[in-house]
Amino acid sequence: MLYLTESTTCNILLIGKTGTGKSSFANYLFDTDIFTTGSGEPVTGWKDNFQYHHFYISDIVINVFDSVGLL
Ligand SMILES: Nc1nc2c(ncn2[C@@H]2O[C@H](COP(=O)(O)OP(=O)(O)OP(=O)(O)O)[C@@H](O)[C@H]2O)c(=O)[nH]1
Ligand SMILES: [Mg+2]
Repeated sequence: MLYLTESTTCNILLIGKTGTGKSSFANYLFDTDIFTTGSGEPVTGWKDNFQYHHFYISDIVINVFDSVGLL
């Protein structure tokens, strides 16, 4: 059984083909637009847009990692 403690961290990595809504889903989780989205050409790149942010549920840290789309 998993007991959630004060030091628990949950890491969420969003992976998938390009243009399938990974960054949009990340924005939905944060209810904001901090992750860059778009259509057409691949948007999230290794240098500029590959990023992660975190939020809390009670004392649990939720890290959300956006990723570069698979072609
Ligand atoms: N219809 C529809 N469109 C969506 C949905 N989620 C995202 N989109 C659109 O799909 C396009 C691509 O969304 P992104 O979130 O940038 O996709 P991504 O997977 O991060 O793409 P890459 O960063 O290139 O890998 C955008 O035009 C979004 O508005 C959805 O649930 N439904
Ligand atoms: Mg993206």
